[in-house]
Amino acid sequence: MAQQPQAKYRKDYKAPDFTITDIDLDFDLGATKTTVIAKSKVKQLTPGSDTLTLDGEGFILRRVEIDDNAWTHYEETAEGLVLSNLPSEFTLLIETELDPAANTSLEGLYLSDGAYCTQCEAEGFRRITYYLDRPDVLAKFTTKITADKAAFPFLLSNGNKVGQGDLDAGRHWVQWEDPFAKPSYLFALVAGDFDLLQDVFTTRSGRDVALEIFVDKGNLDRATHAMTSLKNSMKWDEERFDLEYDLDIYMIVAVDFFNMGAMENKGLNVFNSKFVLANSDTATDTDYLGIEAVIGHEYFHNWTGNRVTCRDWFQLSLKEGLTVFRDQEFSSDLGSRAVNRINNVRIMRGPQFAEDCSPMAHPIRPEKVIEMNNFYTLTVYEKGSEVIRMMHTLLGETNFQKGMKLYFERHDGTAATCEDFVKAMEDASGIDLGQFRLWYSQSGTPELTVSAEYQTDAKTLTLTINQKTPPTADQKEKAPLLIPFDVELYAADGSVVELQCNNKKVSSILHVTEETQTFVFENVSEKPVISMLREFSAPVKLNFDYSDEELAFLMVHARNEFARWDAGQMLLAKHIKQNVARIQQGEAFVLPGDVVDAFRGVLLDGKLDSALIAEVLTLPSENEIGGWFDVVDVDAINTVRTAIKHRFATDLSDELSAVYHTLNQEDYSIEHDAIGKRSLRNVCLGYLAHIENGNDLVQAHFDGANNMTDTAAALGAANHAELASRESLMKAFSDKWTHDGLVMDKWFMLQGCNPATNALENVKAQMSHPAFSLKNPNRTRSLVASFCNNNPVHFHAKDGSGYAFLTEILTQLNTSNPQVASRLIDPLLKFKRFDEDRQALMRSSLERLASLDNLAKDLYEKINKALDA
Ligand code: B3K
Ligand code: ZN
Repeated sequence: MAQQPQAKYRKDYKAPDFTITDIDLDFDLGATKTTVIAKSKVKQLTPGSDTLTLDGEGFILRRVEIDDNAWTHYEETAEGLVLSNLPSEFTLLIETELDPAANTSLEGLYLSDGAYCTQCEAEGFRRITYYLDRPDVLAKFTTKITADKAAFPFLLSNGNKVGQGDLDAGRHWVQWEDPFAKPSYLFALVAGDFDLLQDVFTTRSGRDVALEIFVDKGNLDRATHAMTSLKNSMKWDEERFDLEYDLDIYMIVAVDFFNMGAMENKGLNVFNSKFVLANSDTATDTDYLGIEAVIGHEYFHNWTGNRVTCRDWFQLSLKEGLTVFRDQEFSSDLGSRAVNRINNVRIMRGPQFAEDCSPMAHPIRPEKVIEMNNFYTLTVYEKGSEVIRMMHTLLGETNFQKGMKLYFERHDGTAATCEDFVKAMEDASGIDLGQFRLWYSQSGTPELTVSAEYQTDAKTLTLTINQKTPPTADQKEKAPLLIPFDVELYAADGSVVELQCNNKKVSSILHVTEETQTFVFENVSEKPVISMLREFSAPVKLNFDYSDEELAFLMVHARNEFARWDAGQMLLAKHIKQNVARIQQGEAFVLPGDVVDAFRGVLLDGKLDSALIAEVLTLPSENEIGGWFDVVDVDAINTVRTAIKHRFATDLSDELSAVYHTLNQEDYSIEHDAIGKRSLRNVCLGYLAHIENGNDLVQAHFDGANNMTDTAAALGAANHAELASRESLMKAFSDKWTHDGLVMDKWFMLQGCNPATNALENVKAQMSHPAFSLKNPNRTRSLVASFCNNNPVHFHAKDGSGYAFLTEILTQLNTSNPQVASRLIDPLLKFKRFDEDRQALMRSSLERLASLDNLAKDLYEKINKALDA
């Protein structure tokens, strides 16, 4: 690094001196030489300013003209173009030359398997032309694309198609016009040869919208679920949020080379093919649900993100937290609310809490950023959604929707801030969100320590709640937050005890606002069992000294399904923690029979949804467990988790086997009930794999599978239980699917989390598999990231081999694709959580990477934070 990358601070926001109101783009596409002519209408905003700095990098500048005359008053710097002596209003023409074929970063304009596509968020547009590449500059775009007609029959961009024609030498052109002013990050261009799935959605007001999904040739039958999901999203947003689509066409293109899940470009979403393509042979139930969620998410951005965008990138959670909240609600309204909540909470308690105590800790609205791509995090997205959800809990659906209305009334067509959103919620509801705002600026996970005392004579229950947020890498001082704390009390017969204060019924949502606060409930006729933090009403850790009996009671009697699941998780957590301590002291593993019986009860509860039973029987991941300790002992955690699995498998073998056999389904459907049954049957299989005849059962499951969910479950069970059939099943799968990278990702993932002692050697060997390529982010994530994140025992091998492997990969990706590198490095950043020997090894890996002379900003920011922390 010649010059150290500079940080930007939220407090330094300044409106631009000039703005761009219109831009006319003209692309002449060639793989190694693409010419872009950008004609913009520029207007001075700050009287007297005559200098304008445009962002740009990674191309050759060919021409600068102002008002049709060559302009010489400019200077090219490492990061942009400084224009001087400017008039107050002018037309700016810039011609640039790009090399899409050489662009392996998958940002800006690049080639994905021969198709041109773009990714401009956050700051990719500046790799196309010099521009005011910031979200508060909103311009109307027109885009002309010219390319070879045979190779690129489809030329797509944002908005409506307004012209097309043929040219000499087999070339053709198409012109697009987007009537909505937008920031540059929402620009998109795609050119390629695809199969096209078409449909129509009639909006509530009776307008027909053309729906088009473009997929690789031969994949048409795998696009129907995406289309159904899109139509469901459009309908749901009208019904629940009163929001209608605003253009006459909505296009989605699926590409194989994509850094993230998908991108909400106005009228032209670009998707990672993983979140479009599905049929029952190639996709699991989880894939189907993931597609529904991501299609919904990108569609919902049309209002929360596109119509109202972000003033600056520090406000990212304004669109992302809100849109995640909306997609979670969509999935919950369409499917099982409890199962969706459980999965979201697992992400919060596992990787998000881990991020909160890592060197990358940041508030949902960060204060300081070097590389914006590093802040598309679980904190901004998932915790951001939890913050919106808390507002929803505090306001209620009616007031929340009033707040949404006011937010759009005030900010439609503009670039807004998180404060604007909170203010709209506050003004519409009349509810004071003063203290609540701290959730936007304070990082870290608050810890609630609760104690309960029952006064027999007075018949009162006193709850004392203490909140404390431990210091984080970015912020030492913490203040008390407003925490909505949802409680319910149960009498011994399972009936609900009404919450009363001053002889009046009170809401179950307590407002915890102080460091220590006491709540007294009256007329409680017997000592109750308390269900706390119901629905995970706030993104906090909860400490309460539950007895096993109380937790087992809640697993049966809690009124809401989430609370029943959560009680099971707390019961497991309690015994996992105790056993890890035992193992570390050389003692034997102990699990009381009553604990196993509590889970037996759920397994046999005929009234419970199968999908929920499956969740109850799913143990917390090794990573989530790691988060419960100051120093993570990967080996002890693995030993304990495996011991519980074996114990459940042995003690519950008859019940698991009976449930397994009753849940067989002839035909495949993705109805909620069918998914739930498959899920429970496959959870049973996962346990049964560990006992006698497990190998035969898994082999039979694999042979009898008529869908990918069951096939993948058999493979997963064989892999995790290290069965004799593992090799032959893996081979059969790879022989069948080598041609299909997306399907092979499931296989690579299993190689990544292979528990066998030679796991790393094996992962290295699979890097030469014909279906593998480090250039493809999906493949890299499924093999390398799954090894580093989901195989803790081997990644954290004492000899440092796992760290050395990751360091090697990061060195390569640092130059080819820094965004992917930056996501992969996360497990190394958390070195402080491990014992001294491992810390030293991880630290030296980071130091080696820090000394690379071409270190990308992405890795630079994370490594420096980790080493400085
Ligand atoms: N907005 C995009 C994410 C862009 C990430 C840039 N590194 C997808 C989404 O959240 O919908
Ligand atoms: Zn998003």
